[in-house]
Amino acid sequence: MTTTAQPAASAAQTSPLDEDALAGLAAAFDAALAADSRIEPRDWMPDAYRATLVRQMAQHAHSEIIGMQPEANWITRAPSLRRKAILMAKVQDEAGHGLYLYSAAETLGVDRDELLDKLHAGRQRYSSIFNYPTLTWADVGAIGWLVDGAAITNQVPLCRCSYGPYARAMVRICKEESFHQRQGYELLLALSRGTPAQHDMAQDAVNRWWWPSLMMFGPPDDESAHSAQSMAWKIKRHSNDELRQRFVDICVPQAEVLGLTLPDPDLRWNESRGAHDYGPIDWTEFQEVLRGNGPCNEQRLERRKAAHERGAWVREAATAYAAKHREEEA
Ligand code: BYC
Repeated sequence: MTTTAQPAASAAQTSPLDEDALAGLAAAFDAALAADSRIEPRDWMPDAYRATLVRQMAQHAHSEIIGMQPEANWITRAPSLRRKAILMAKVQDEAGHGLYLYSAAETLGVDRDELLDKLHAGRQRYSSIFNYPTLTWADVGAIGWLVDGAAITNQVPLCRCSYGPYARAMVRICKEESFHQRQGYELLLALSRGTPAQHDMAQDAVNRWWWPSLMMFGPPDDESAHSAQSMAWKIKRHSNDELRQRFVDICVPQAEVLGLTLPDPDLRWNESRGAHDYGPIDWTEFQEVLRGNGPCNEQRLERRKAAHERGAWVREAATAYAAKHREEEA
């Protein structure tokens, strides 16, 4: 969209627009959505559109940062130098994803510190999936295959999100997630084809991560508070259930190649739907995790806050360095 109406970040501070001007801007916004063109930071946008993007992008950024913890748990115990190097690179990528997303969110006029404060105070969410423990090395494989696989299924359509900075951040993130998914798959394949004990460890990890991975897509469509509006705004391109179904259909043949079983006795191909039927998801567990009662909620948030406090000197040093260079340039 090219209609530059007012700086997105300061809509509330600009002089009030008269009704005709506002109607014109709203019409230009609607026309841009209808034409599938992008909304950019300086374009006019409804306050609720901005708030929805801040909510989703912040939650997404927080997920990337908190998502470093379960896998980092295994860096010191990776079974070979090769596996350690791969895992370190992956965890660093997640940090990078968080930074792209915080930067993209800042184009909406929010401050990164403000978002982090809200995360630390429990006023913004991060993905439910990161509140489960990584008990064995095979969990690193299951996270790569299932969690990154679910993330890609959810995030590829976000590359076509109507908000330009979010969509562009997602292009690069998806490329890296695709590598992450493949490393997890390869790791699980090696375990599955290894000793019987290694095979059992891989199966146990898949048993524990399968259902929480399906929950990553959010509540069922008829209970999803935001889906209808987000889809009308072309932030979300598909509903939670559509993406969940797509993920199940992708995973079934992959599990067969892996020689592992998905822990769902009701999982079977439905010829008439052209898709797999799957068993009921325990939404009570999902709601409990969202309420902060998952196995690791407390630990994840405490570690995040401690890391933030320990990193204060880095932020102060970087700020001082930037100020010094600004002075020199001036
Ligand atoms: N976990 O109306 P709904 C990654 C909340 S990181 C927690 O359907 P929406 C990776 C939802 O926020 C993966 N909360 O919401 C990183 C809402 O609550 P509020 C992260 C959830 O936004 C490291 C309420 O439930 N990916 O891939 O339309 C290593 C109602 O839901 C969850 C993203 O964030 C959940 N799973 O749809 C490896 C992708 N689901 O805010 C991998 C971007 C729902 O009203 N986000 N809730 O209090 C999205 O696509 C959407 O936000 C969702 C939810 C599909 C997640």
